[in-house]
Amino acid sequence: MFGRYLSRLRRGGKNGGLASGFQQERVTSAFEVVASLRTDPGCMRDVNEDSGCHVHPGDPHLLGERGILTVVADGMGGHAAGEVASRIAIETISRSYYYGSGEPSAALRRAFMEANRRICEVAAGADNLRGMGTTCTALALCGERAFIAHVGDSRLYLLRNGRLYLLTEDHSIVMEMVRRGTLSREEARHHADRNVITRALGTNSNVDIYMPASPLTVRIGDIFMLCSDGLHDLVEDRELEQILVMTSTPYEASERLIALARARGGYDNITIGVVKLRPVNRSATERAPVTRETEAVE
Ligand SMILES: [Mn+2]
Repeated sequence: MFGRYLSRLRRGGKNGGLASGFQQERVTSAFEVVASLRTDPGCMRDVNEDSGCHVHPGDPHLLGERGILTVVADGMGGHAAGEVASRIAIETISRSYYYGSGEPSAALRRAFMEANRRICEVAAGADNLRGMGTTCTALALCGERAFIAHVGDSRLYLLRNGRLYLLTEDHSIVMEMVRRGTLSREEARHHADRNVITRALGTNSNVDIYMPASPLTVRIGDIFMLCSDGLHDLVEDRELEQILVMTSTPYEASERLIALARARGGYDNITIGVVKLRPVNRSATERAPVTRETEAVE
């Protein structure tokens, strides 16, 4: 089955072949992937230390082997250093993932490890960057399989059949306390240390990367959402669910979510990636098998 390129509605790429802040559509016989990746500095900060990318290769071979990659990273460490760390993460990961060999899961793990090494190296080479690091959450959609890799407190959610599922666990001090039973989830939401993370890329030569043992099998209608804590700190899961259900496009969803986080103070940078698997023809293909994309024509 051949994918057919539809339209590129919005694009603000400033990252060579990678794009950030855009929406695009592509069609297979079974479903089309519609995505929106947006990052907003918020209301209080001059610098945006978040980075994000959505890569949908035009090369049919690359698309077949590696699929579509979405990454969100939230950098930290001194003035503007976080910006450097998160940018290195998304650039290194997208390059390494697409041009590395092996299965997607192995390639994604190696890409995270390479980003970790690279950030450590750059941090060691410049005084003003020492100690920088970044969270990183990635989703690779290869045909019907979704591969996930995650470090830190950015999140990946899945909306399926109108219900929202959190697919990642925050690597944070408060989540450790929740796990040990010393803090409730509601208390964690308001805890003073809720932004203190226990794992990051670039702060240690060894990093424990969370990856599920096997990929998730996607369904038509699934909506994935990746976000930095600038969103999930201010907007509760039930509200995320409501907005993802109510809105008709990823672009509209991310606009609404950013507006809501900003209306509530927007004290942190906000990055949102929404990736939707939409049936091409809802009545005819609702039960059609998911088809692997093998070619795209620009
Ligand atoms: Mn943040």
